[in-house]
Amino acid sequence: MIRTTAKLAAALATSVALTFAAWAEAPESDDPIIIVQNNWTSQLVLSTVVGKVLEDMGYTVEYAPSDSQLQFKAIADGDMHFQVEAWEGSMKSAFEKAVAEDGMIDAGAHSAVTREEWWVPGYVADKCPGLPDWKALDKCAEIFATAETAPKGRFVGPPADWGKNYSERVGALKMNFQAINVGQAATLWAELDAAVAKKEPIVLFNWTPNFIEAKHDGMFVDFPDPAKVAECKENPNLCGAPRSGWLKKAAWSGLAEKYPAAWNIMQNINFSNAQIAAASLLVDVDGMTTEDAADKWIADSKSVIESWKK
Ligand code: TMO
Repeated sequence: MIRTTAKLAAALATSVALTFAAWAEAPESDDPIIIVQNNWTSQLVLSTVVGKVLEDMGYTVEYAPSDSQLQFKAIADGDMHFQVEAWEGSMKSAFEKAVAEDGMIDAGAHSAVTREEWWVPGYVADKCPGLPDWKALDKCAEIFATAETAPKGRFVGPPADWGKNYSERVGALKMNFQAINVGQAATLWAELDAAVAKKEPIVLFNWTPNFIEAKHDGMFVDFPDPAKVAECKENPNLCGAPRSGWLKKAAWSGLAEKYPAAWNIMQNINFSNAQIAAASLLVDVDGMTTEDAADKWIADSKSVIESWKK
């Protein structure tokens, strides 16, 4: 009798140990986990951070570049597996459609609070009284004019694949501006640096968290607030982006079953504004490569990364 009980206890202990062992036995599959990469710095660095952490656990990781709007359908279909930065201001519609219609998984929100909006350096407020109100900006449109846009002001807009066409907002609000889109993020910062060096007026697309807040003083332009103005629901072009937007993770529905330990980490990943800004600063201010910045971010964030593994 005593023997049987001991045996039972031993068997129980073994099964409990096995349960924990299964957790520790990553990788559960050698098939690659495909991490999505976009074309702005924090996303590139932090997606590489996640890839390196997974590789460190034994997983095979591949990176796939994707368009910020088309990526969600690809994730839903399992062609790509994980996106670490989905921004409310520019991606909410595509994200929510992929969840509702295609079975993409909303893998949770970061604690970071985000904003993607027209932005001016601080000295512009002296030349354009009434900022950051958009109507004040519009009254000063002419000081932002270039040969290309005169007499209208130039708004330096984001690359087309970031899903925002500000010509539509300019039209809906009847603004005296013309949106001129850049091809890549680096051009935004080159335009900003050139204007700041000469203290010339500039209004451009920017976002937070980003390295900019550590480098330049400035402000977002306040357009009608979608949290408060009813018409924004019917016509978002009449309004700004959310002033306190979410930042979420997106995942393929098959991850939980195929790579349980990796999926646990993906759910736990939770970036703060400071952590995201730091990732972009390492590249855009300190001049590091994406790889080196990811290694530095990991070295500086040991306890953060341990907390993902719980
Ligand atoms: C998607 N972005 C953060 C560049 O606005």
